[in-house]
Amino acid sequence: MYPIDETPLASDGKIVILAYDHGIEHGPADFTGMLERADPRPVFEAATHPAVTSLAVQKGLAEGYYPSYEDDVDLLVKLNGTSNLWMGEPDTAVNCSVDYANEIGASSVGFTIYAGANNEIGMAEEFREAQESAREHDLPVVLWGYPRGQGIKNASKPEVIQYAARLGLELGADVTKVKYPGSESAMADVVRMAADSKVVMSGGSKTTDRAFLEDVRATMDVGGDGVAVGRNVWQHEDPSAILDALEAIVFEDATVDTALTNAGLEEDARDE
Ligand code: FBP
Repeated sequence: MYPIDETPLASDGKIVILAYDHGIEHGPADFTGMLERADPRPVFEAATHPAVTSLAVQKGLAEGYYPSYEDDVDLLVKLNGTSNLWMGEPDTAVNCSVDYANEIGASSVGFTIYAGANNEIGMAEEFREAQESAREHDLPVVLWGYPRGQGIKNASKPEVIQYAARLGLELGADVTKVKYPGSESAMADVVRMAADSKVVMSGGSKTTDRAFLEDVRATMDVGGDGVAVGRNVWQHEDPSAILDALEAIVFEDATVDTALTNAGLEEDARDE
């Protein structure tokens, strides 16, 4: 396990990854009604907020935009990803090598494995290569732990999410990003399964500020290490305000009410 507390991926041992790989994973649908956010610049700009420990993007965005932000943003390059146009069993293509991620400025790398899919074995073998190469470069590894596919009846089941966290630990990920399993006690079990590796909560689709922050609060309360969030930040009308609130919860142990109030996120805005 890599000592990630000594890397920029964590601050004070806590992690806030801003994920912006949706253009490949979900396509234009995620920009509906907010085409201005298809321009990566405002999202790179949002990642300069002090709450954000890393910005996770694919190779093309890293190549094209990171050079203008390298002094203010810490880069996580996502090594694999597949479009939503793919209609087969969940699978994902390796789009970038660790060597190249390192060359373009990454200080950590991310990798998805769809455990339970027909090609789990192939993805796990690709992960081995990436994980060992990351070790050679001293780059922490974040696993997008998303069981899905033929072997998985219910990807949201707490036991399935616990399994994802355990896979991360045993395959050599330093951080595993998991879906919130629906309750604080289920998240506590996920954290236990990860042992000394870190667990971050995946943000999920855009919801109310309160609902999102309550899940983050619960994750932190049971020993989780932070969040890897995309849409609940970059689809937000005020990304900076929701990042203020996240900063308060993850780094300052604030309650959801305090975080919302201090971030100026009023009740009617919360319930949008
Ligand atoms: P969100 O917080 O918007 O869910 O982003 C996190 C993330 O893992 C992204 O990195 C990725 O593009 C997306 O979710 C994948 O979501 P899914 O596989 O559930 O469609």
